[in-house]
Order: sequence, then structure tokens, then C-alpha cells
Amino acid sequence: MRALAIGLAAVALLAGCGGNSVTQPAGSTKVNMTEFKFDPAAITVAHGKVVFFLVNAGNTAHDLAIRDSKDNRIAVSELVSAGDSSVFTVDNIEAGSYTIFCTQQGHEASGMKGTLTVT
Ligand SMILES: [Cu+2]
Repeated sequence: MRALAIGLAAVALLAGCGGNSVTQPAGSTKVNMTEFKFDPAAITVAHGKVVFFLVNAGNTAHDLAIRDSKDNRIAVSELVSAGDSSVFTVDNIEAGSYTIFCTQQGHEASGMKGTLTVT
């Protein structure tokens, strides 16, 4: 009994460290972020509510922003630290062609961008 209690305490401690790693929500679109790209870089989703699951598998912080064909930024995720993951929800996105990019200095210019097609 005592050993079990110690074991559970160890598990709780392990779960408490390592940042904001979360599990992927059902129906979300997983996007891996590294230096300096999104994978996949071409994403297609249905219009309406869109949920991205951002996984930073790189060595520096990244985010994911969306701009429309008129260069208006319509949404930006939180900054995701290296090794962390984050759920990014965009409510009510309209059908169209969008660009995804990382807002961190120099990242888009280094190739960290892609396309988002909303059908
Ligand atoms: Cu970036």
C-alpha cells in the first residue's frame, strides 16, 4: 500500500514537468513546427470552426498565424515553446485561400509558411 502511494506521487511529479504537452483533440489538424517549416505546409480544411494541434518539434519558439488573400491577419496562435504543443482554434473561418506563417522574426523569410485552403 505504501509503495503504491509513492509510485502514484512519482507519476504526478513526472506529469507536472515538461511544459504544456497536451494530447491531440479529435478532429483537429496536426501541424508540426520546426526550423523553419510547417509540416504539412499545404493544409485543407472545411469552413467553420477549425482546430489545429500545433506541435513544436524544433529548438526555438514558433507560432502559426493566418492571413487572407488581402494580407489581413485573421488569427494567430499562442507562441509555442520548443518541445511543447498547443491547441489553436479558429472560429468561423470562411472558404477561401489563406497563407499560414510564423510571426517570429525572420522565420517566414526562412521558409516557415504554407497554404491553408478552406473549402
Ligand atoms: Cu517560427
